[in-house]
Amino acid sequence: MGKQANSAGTRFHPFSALDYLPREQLRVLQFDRLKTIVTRAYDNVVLFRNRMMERKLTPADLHSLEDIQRLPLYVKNDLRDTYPFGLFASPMEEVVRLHASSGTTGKPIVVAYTQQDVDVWSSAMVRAFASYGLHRGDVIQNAYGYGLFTGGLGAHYGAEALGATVIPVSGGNTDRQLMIMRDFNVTAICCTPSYFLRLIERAGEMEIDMKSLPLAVGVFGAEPWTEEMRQRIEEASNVKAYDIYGLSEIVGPGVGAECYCQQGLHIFEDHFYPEIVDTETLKPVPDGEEGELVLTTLSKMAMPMIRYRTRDITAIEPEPCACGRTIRRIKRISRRSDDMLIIRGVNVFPSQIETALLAVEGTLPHYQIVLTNDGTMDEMEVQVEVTAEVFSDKIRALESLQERLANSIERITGLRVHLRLVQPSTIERSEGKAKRVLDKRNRAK
Ligand code: DLL
Repeated sequence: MGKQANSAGTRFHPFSALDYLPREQLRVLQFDRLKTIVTRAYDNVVLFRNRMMERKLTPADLHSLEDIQRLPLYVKNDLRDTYPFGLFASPMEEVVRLHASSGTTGKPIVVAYTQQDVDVWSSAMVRAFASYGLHRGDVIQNAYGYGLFTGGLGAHYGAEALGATVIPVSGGNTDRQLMIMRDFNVTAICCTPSYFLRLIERAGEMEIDMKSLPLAVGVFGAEPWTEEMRQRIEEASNVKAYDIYGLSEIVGPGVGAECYCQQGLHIFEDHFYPEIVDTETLKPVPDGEEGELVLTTLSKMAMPMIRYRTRDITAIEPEPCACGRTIRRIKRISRRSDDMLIIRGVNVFPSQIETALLAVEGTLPHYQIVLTNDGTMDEMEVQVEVTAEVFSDKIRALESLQERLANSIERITGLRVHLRLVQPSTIERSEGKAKRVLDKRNRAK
């Protein structure tokens, strides 16, 4: 396939034919892959086989794609309970990469990839980049964090496979980001949308005119953002702001991506099979209706995820997209059905904060997480009650405790938060569930 052009005449990387398969052909491919992956998990993953056996099911009971609804669901705690390697379907000799993400308590969840898995992941990222109009010759500044987080390496390998020039700057160091953006003629940036707002703000302070830069495309994801935020970004820069979705349990970034229509995210359905279910009944909801996204990895070898409850709330867009892709779209993800918070792109569960606080002596199990937003970045303050003896201690002792608590939280969540020690009985008690999170965020509009 040669270069193609959209209506604006922009050059495009050759599109993948997989984005345009006739639906019936795609369904045949999906069913074929489903049978293979279910067999693989059944043969190699004890937890999955036991759950199938409880339901008196074997892979041979799959007669059509719809039969996927009979299969057991995975939840995040399954990854915690089998920590670290219990859900792997490949021997370690075939695993070429491990990543990790926040679990609900102190331990992270671990995910694994074979070389084939990494290649599939890169190919999904190539399809995402191509749908944003990026191609060879683009200079992509990758400001997603490199490391255990999937954002950095996922976008990196995808950008290289696209044939673009990738700058692996990773997250943080805002002034250096802006210097690189300007001096290296960067045409696209990958980062969280909230961090890009911070870059815009800082550029203003440094008297860098974002609109005069060649930067034209933003690849924004890893946290919920709004249409208003998109408008604000696009008005303040010449960037076309695209949404990218993904999660470590499935692969990382590149599960779904917007196209130039910016009307929902196409899911790369030949690899990631989406269902939307009612959060209570777990039964499928009709297209167009909101529910929880459940994803199945149709080709993941090292760690197949079958019917994984993402906790992300969205809906399938019922209409075909004007771009001509046949793979279905989901609406942008606005919220989750659990208590996971995403602060500056880092996933945090209130239960992790509790684990971190209680690991340090002198604190009481009364705490509150206060979320604020200065218009761009979300901030978290943790208020924790300390014993009367500790509170009457010298300032230095209090400061040292504060430091130890902040360190403990950072060790467990990877996030540096503001910490405030308060006297016993100052945090409001509730009669029912404790209100652990006070959300005072004024979402960027
Ligand atoms: O955030 C992977 C990623 C990296 C996606 C870079 C996009 C770009 P996790 O750290 O496992 O993986 O967090 C996954 O983040 O279940 C959603 O709740 C949220 N999330 C990810 N992308 C979006 C998005 C990466 N575009 C969790 N919109 C997911 C809203 C998002 N929420």
